[in-house]
Amino acid sequence: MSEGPALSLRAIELREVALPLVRPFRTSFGEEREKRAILVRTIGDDVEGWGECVASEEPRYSEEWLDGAWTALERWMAPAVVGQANRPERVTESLGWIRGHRMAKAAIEAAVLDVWLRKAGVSLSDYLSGVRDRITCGVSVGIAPTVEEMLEEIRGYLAKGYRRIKLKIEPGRDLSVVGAVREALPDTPLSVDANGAYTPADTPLFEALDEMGLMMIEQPLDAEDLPGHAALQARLRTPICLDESIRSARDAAVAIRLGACRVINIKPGRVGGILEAKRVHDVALRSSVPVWIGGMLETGVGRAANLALAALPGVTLPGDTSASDRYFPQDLTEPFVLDPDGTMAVPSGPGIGVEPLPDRLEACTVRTSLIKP
Ligand code: NPG
Repeated sequence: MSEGPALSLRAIELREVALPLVRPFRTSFGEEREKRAILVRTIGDDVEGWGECVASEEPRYSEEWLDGAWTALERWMAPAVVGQANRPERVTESLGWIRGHRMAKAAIEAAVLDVWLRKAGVSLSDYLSGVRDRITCGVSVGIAPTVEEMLEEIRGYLAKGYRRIKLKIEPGRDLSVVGAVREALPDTPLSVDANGAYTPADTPLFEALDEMGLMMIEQPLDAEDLPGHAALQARLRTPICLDESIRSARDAAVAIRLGACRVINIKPGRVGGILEAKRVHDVALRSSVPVWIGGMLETGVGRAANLALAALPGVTLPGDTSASDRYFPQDLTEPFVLDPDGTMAVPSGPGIGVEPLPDRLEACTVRTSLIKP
């Protein structure tokens, strides 16, 4: 990734948007009924860029939350970046004094990267040295009241072509649900995601899941418990995949060295940016640890960047990079569509290759803030 010319921004606009979801999304830490996100719009002299912040309304997935990210972006991050000569590679570095707030940093870096690449006429995928123009997609299935409802939803996804089904589990809704789905769909590539809801005392449960032919067990234990994950992985044949535990390329290197995982889920928001996400990928690739690109119910803006990351050579497993209609009756951008073979095209236009549709954007906007030099 070489450094190009610096680009100066006339303004940065923050925009909170709210989009109805096609169905509520339930995980071990709660239910989302609508998607709220902060969009960062970088405004240059003759070109604009977009980034999406994936912080949820409440600090359950991580310590970040939407209003906190808004404040961090409005008060410190956007003022530090607007009017400056920006190179995308310097953005998170210049914000390094701000502790944490990775999702907010990732959003502003993404928007600077996008405007800068649009100006240069280069796609994000090419900039990152992506190696494929189509990527394979999986889908994450929220916790439903009954197994029948889950199976109906899953069968619908399989009919559309999705290549891997990820089941959300939580204490009390785990073995019996996964067992029933496995029995109904013996050959379907299946994984489970606990979002850290269990403790090492639940090892027997994971030993039972180990018999169900799963592709992976994602984030079984608390995000901070790398040694616990290493001890659990030593008892399981099924690979453990880490999500919440991996906040940087350094975390990835430590987790791999400890034997705490055999797969990594990469989310640019969680690790503080697209460029750090690439570094996580590089660390994993050097250790032959397969990775895939996760999802945070992004609108088309965040999804486009995730698809570009999914084009990297080490991304060898289907991601939570699902089509727009899995999430929204109407996306913010032109919809992303799944091919019947379970693949999706990586955007090839400059930058992230898509932008919000003006009418949709206006209809979904909850609040805006314009930051000038
Ligand atoms: O397809 O975008 C998607 C959702 C994938 O399951 C998914 N995301 O824990 O990985 C997760 C989960 C999530 C969603 C986490 C929203 C936090 C917020």
